[in-house]
Amino acid sequence: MTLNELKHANLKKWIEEAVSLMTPDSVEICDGSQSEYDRMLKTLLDAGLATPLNSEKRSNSYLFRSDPSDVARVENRTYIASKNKDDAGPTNNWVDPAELKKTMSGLYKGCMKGRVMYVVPFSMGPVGSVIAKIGVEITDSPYVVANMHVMTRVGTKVLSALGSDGFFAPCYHSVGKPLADGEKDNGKWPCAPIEQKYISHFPETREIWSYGSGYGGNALLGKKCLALRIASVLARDEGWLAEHMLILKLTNPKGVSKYVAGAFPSACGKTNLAMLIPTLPGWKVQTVGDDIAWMKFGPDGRLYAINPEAGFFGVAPGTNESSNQNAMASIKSNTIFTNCGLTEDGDIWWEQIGHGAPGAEIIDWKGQKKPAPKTDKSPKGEEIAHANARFTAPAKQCPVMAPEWEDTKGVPISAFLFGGRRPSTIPLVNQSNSWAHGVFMGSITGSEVTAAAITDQVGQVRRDPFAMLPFCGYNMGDYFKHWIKIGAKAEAEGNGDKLPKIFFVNWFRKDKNDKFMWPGYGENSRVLAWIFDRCDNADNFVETPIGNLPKPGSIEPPADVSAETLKELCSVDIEGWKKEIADVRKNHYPQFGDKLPKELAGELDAIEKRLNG
Ligand code: OXD
Ligand code: MN
Repeated sequence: MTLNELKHANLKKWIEEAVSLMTPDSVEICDGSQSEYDRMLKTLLDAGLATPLNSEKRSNSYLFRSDPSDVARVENRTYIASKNKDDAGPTNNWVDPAELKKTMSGLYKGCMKGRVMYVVPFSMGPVGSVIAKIGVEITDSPYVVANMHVMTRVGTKVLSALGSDGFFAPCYHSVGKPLADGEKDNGKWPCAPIEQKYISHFPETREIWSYGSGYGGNALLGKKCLALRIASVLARDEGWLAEHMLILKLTNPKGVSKYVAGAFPSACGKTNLAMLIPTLPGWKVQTVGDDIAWMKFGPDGRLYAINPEAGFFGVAPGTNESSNQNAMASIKSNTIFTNCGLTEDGDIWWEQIGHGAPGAEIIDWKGQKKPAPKTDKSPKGEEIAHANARFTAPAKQCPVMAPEWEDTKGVPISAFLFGGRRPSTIPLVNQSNSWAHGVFMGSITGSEVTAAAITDQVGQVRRDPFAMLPFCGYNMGDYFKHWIKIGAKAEAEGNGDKLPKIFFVNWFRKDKNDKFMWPGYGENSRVLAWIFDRCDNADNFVETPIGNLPKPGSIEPPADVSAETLKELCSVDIEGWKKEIADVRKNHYPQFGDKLPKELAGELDAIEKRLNG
């Protein structure tokens, strides 16, 4: 399709404006076809950016190495440019939108010289779902186009759904590396220096402007930028939820299924939980999504969720046959790998993949030859794969995708989980005693800082409310209020009992010897089973000052966990909780000022009173 054939006048005008600003050599409107995907990879091969993998090991799969300055989301270059600073709130970087547009227009001027401008119409969510939203990304990166093909639904079918006047979120993206006459990328990942990278969101106009990075969430604008930051604003305005949550389907031995959504900060094993293989006999977990959930009330008063994505953009290191067999099966073919090691036999490799690398040498993520590791560990600082190396794989390749993962009406959610890495204090599982108490739990979610991170903060909890800290497109205090309102709306409509039950889980408790007390992974099915029964109001709990904990005997311990340890995991650490409450009161809640909902201040007081009572 050509620009002139576009039926949507505003879309056409917006593209024309971009063309005159960015001056690409040519414009292509993406149709989403397999041949288009293949053409992108061919272009990337010709540019020396893609390495084809051994097709007997990973068919139709490629490895990319990004620039060392462009390996992860850049939170300090990510902006929420709302008209008022207060609307971005205390947890976001804010710049005046007019000023930011002026700066970025300067950068965008002529930025696509020597390149093709690709126009990528994409749908977040199954095309035609009432929960889905359409975006159009303009990009000069064929790597982004190929990744968008996997992560979203791209192409002509989206333009048809958009019609002549449908809503789309306009997304600009450029790697920020125009080419001089005759210049080629020649194997060098194109991007701009860090101080020129901008990942900007304009909540009032639903626009996304990204410049200077070609990597992950900075560049695949459907994911964090649209499906979380802009969608959280849409959700606030339209009365729904856009959350950083996995969605899983849990089936008990009687064949009854429930759907669970869970928010965990990055690096807590969300993808592993979404694809878990239960150790508990007769139970089954299937995947609906591993990162993002969009939820709306259905006509029956229940909250229905879709996974707005179509693929997995998973962290590679640590993924192996025992941590996540289903992810390993998902990446056997048609997968894009970025910043992994390359073995002598043409396959990828990363730390904790479960085995050493074959042959004598391996090429690391920077393209350097190194001795092939004999085990799956590397000395610190000498890692073969970057810690944020990724795979981009189609969700349909996951052997445990729930058949309804593309159901346009979504799946009804029975439970929300919140969790982080908490070596102390937080029990294995704890059910909130009300919606407001559950929102309180979400608001204090976080992970303890370990010695591996910032030394002067060791032992402190870095709060990541609802795991949305880097992803909330507006004032976090207003976001808490929105969650309170969602509960109040259901109550007012007589549907309070249909709201998902809320749980706080913690797979990461450690004992005095710094050893994990709970094995995690497949054994987490024991906790999921308890949660499942709680949703049916089973008599499997005891009331405590912090919430409902498992009744002794209601969770059968895994073979390597003693009854004593399980008891400790499921009890209230009164002194620890008093410190937790004091920390929230002193270091966390004050930042929200008068935006903090009174309900949450009330929950804090109430728990403190119960702990002292
Ligand atoms: C992600 C993240 O990449 O949460 O999904 O950081
Ligand atoms: Mn995520």
